[in-house]
Amino acid sequence: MTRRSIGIAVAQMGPVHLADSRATVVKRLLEMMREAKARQADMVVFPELALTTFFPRYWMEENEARDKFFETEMPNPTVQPLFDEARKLGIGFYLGYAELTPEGQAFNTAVLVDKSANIVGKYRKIHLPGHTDHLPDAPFQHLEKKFFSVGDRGFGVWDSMDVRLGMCICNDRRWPETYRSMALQGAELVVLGYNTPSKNIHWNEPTHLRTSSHLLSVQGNAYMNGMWVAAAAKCGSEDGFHMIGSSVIVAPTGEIVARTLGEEDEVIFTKADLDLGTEFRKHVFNFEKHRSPEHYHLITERKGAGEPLPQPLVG
Ligand code: ING
Repeated sequence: MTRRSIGIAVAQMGPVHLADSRATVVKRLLEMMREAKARQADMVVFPELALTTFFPRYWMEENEARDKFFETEMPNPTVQPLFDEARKLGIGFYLGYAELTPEGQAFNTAVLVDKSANIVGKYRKIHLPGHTDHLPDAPFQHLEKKFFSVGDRGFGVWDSMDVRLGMCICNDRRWPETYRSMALQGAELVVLGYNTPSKNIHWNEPTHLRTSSHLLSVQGNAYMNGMWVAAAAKCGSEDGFHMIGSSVIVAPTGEIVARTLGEEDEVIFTKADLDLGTEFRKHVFNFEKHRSPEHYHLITERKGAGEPLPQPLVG
């Protein structure tokens, strides 16, 4: 029996500086889309906020951010070449960008585009890290809670390009609820982009932990949900502010099957065996057979940690 597979490419981006125009960024994305297609990819994953520098690192008023870094339409004339090339090549893609809706709502968004360049799915980031106030003594800000609203579409899953896949964005990948919500909808693959600063502005976290916690998050959750995970970094030093690379494609075994080596534009690829995940979801992570949701209620009832539940006396 031929096994089901999908060619997944991850297109890691090197730095996007404040001075870089969206047009020059799109040219880089086009280059990597062509390389992904040349390597037989069915889809290519671009990073979070791929069109601009990671602007939540800068203190500014919302209106300035919206004027400079948000898209009011998708596609729009600047990114249209990406959609045209995708249709011409017959390749799908995930693209992260800052979305400003006609109603004036701001989201950290990603779209799923199929091989005919139709937008088949949209995800708005739910786990927004950082702070809203200005931290003048910090080496940089992390103002996602200021510039974006929490996503209002939940964790969606779509059947497209012969795979059932979901999307998330950056910090979402650190929360198990993200993947479980999609795995419970049958997702075989989760694709995501990220911008992860090497330095922690809150405490003197050793730099290497940024990479190890990133890998732990995607590898552990891929395994625990029997799914493939493909994660695309925007990385390197953007105007002097460094972000980690280590873009990866992770198998349902939790193993890294492809990983970038540098911190510039770089494409990695794997022909993902989708039946591999089926084995894990049939046996060790057979949700229907092994899960006990009646004992999981705290996960949706509580936002923060609280007091221990009363326990029966030891009988
Ligand atoms: N960036 C970082 C991320 O989750 C972060 C922020 C890093 C939060 C490390 C906590 C720990 O990778 C974004 N954009 O979410």
